[in-house]
Amino acid sequence: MKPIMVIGHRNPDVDSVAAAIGYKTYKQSTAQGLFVAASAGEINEETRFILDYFGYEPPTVVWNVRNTVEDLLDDREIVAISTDMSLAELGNLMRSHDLKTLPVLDQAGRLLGLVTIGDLAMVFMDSLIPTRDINSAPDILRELLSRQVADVMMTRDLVLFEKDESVEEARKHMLSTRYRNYPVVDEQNAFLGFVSRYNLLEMKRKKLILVDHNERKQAVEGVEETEILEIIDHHRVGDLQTISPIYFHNEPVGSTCTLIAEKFLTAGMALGTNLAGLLLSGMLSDTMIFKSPTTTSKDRQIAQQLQDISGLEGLEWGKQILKHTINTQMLSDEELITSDLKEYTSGSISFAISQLETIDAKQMAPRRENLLKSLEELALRRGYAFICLMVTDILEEATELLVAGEKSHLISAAFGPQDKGGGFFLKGVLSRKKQVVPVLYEIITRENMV
Ligand SMILES: [Mn+2]
Repeated sequence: MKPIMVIGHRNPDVDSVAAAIGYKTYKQSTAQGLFVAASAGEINEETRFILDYFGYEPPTVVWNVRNTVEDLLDDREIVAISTDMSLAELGNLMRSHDLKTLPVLDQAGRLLGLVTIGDLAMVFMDSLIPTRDINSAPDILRELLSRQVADVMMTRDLVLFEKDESVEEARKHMLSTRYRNYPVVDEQNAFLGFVSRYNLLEMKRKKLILVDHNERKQAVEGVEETEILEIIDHHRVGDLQTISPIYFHNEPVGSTCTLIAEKFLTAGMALGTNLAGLLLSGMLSDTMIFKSPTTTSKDRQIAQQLQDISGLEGLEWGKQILKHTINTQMLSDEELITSDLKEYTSGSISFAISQLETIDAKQMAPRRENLLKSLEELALRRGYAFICLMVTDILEEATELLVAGEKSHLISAAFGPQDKGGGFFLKGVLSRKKQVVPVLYEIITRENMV
C-alpha cells in the first residue's frame, strides 16, 4: 500500500512540522490508509529541540515528490533464476508462471542478465535449422535442454533503469526501444522488478495532504505531479490546483496546529500529553507567543486546553522555545536570508519575503549593509522583482524591513520613510502573512506590474 504523505511547506518551521505529525496521527485513527508525516526540507534547530523534547522522530525529509521509476513497479512477487539452471527447468518455470522475460540474478540478488522467450526461440532455431536432418533433431533437443541459463542469457546492451530515474526519462527510453519489459535496479544493481509500457499508462500519482501552505512555490518540488487529497492551512489562498474536489480547510487563525488540535478536541478524541505539547509549540512559535496580530480568540481558547492536557505553562514554554530559534551569529548572510524564505507569484512576477524572528534586533544592525547586498544578489540570481527581509523583534513587537531588487522602490514607497540604515522601521508589525504579504499584493496590483 502506497503511503499518503502529510507534508508542510519548504523551509519547514515548527508549525508546519508539528501540524504534519499531528494531522498524520489524526488521520491514522480516523481514516483508512497508511499516513506518513514528511517535511519539505531539513528541519530547523527550534523544531529539532521541540521534537526531541516530546520524544518524536523527525519526519522523513522529502525534497522531491516527482514520480520515479520505482513508483512504476507493481507489487508482484519477483520470479528470478540463476545461471546454473538448465533450459529444461527454465521451460517449466516459464510455462507454470506464464512468464516471457526472466531476470538472471546472482546469490546477492544482483542482476546478471535476462532470458526472454524470444531469445530462447532463436537459440532453438539456430541449433535445429542448419542440420536439415530431422532424424538428429531429438539429440539436438536433448543437448539444448541440458544447457544452462548462463549459455543463453542476454548480458550486453541491456536497457535497464535505476529506481531513482525520473519517469519522464524512462518514458523516452521506452519509446525509442521495443522491449516488452525493462529491468529496474538500485544503486547496488540489485534487481527490483520489471516495468513495461503498460505500467506507464497505469501510473498512480503520489498522494499528498498539504498542511500550513497552499501555494505551489512553497510546496515540495514536483507537487504538480501528485494528487492533493486535502489542504489544511491558515494563509492566503494561493495558486495550487487539484484534479478533483477536495477537503480544503483554510481559516485565518494563528497557526495550523490550532486547526489540527481543534479536530481532535471537537471529535472528542484522546490527545496524548506529548502531542498536546507538540501542537501547543506550533501555536506558540507561529503566533510569537500570542503577540502576533494573527492570534485569535480560538487560538487562545485551544491553547488553554492544550496547556491543561500537556501540563505546560504556555508563556514559560514559549520562552524556552525562543532560546532555540536560529543562532544568527552562526549563519552567513545568505543562510540567514534563506532559512525562512517564502516565495510568491502574482501573474508573471515572482517575489520573496524572508523573516527572521529575534529577541534582540539591535544585534543585527552591524550586518544590515551586507544583508542588503546579499538580498540584492539573491533577487538578481533568482529573478525576484523584489525581496524583503523582515527582522522582527518579538519583545519590542516591531519589524525592521530590508528591501532589495529591481522593483524595490515601489515597496519602499509603501513602507517609507526610510531610516538611516536603509531599512524601514515598522512598529507593531509582526506577521508576514497578515501585515506584509497583503500590502505587497496590493502594490503589485495597483502598479499593474503583472
Ligand atoms: Mn503556520
